Amino acid sequence: MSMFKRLLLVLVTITLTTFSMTAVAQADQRLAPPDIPGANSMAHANQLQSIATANGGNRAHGTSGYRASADFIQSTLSRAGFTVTRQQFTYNGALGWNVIAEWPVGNPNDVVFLGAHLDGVRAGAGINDNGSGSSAVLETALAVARDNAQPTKRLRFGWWGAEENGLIGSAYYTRNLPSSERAKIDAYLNFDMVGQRDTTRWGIYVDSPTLGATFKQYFDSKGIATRSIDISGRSDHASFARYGIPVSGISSGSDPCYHSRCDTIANIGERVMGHSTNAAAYAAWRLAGIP
Ligand code: DPN
Ligand code: ZN
Repeated sequence: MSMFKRLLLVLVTITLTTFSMTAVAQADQRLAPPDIPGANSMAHANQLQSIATANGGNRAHGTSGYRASADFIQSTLSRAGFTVTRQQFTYNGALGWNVIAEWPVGNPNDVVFLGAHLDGVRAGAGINDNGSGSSAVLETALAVARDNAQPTKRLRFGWWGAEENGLIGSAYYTRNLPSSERAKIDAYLNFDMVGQRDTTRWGIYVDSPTLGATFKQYFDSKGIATRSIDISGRSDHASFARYGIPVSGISSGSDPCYHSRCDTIANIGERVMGHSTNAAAYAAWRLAGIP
């Protein structure tokens, strides 16, 4: 081999090695779910607090505060590039809405669904219950868009109306979904009360042990304690479980301001919101197979 050919071979080898090492590094990076600052979800919760304050302190079904909350979720997702569906229903003589957004990548026959109720009770702004879950799910959806994530499965996100009146919005959604569409939902994950500021131990719904284990992996990796909880029919996962869809969810647990006037932005904290949001994102990344 000539000196020139030998030099060329060495150069080609170095170049190829560098390329493949870069590819491995990039693949590894993309395997990791994002590390989302708690401040991102706090910013959304602050918006919901402002909406309550501007609407008589309230975001309950049938109030202007609920309509404004749905507008906020819808416009934020639209700006991020989601095609958003606003599903209208009537309950107790008042209009209500579910907001649904789907990330248009991945197998449409395998849907991984994350959801939270967007309404509050009449007493107070409803920030832990459930501006917190609404914000965590919103931020997870925005993270998917920011990363231009390429999941194997479909990711769908839902914000439910009139949960506090008896799971009205989520029940309306699942009831009106053709059974062939219901059959495509592989998992539904619920986020209700995930921000209470003093939380040190998260509750994981035990309904599906496999799904619950995914949440536990996140908390274990952060050295955070968890416990199994069974809230049976008390939140929107029940509207999915009713049709045999595997469900799980997380909750930050005990809350002295539950359903009362002090459930304001002061009731939730950035640390707790950060972990709840990253637990949601971890589950979304793992279950939808984002490479
Ligand atoms: N957040 C409660 C409600 O919407 O009324 C339900 C709930 C109870 C959720 C306990 C989580 C844990
Ligand atoms: Zn709730």
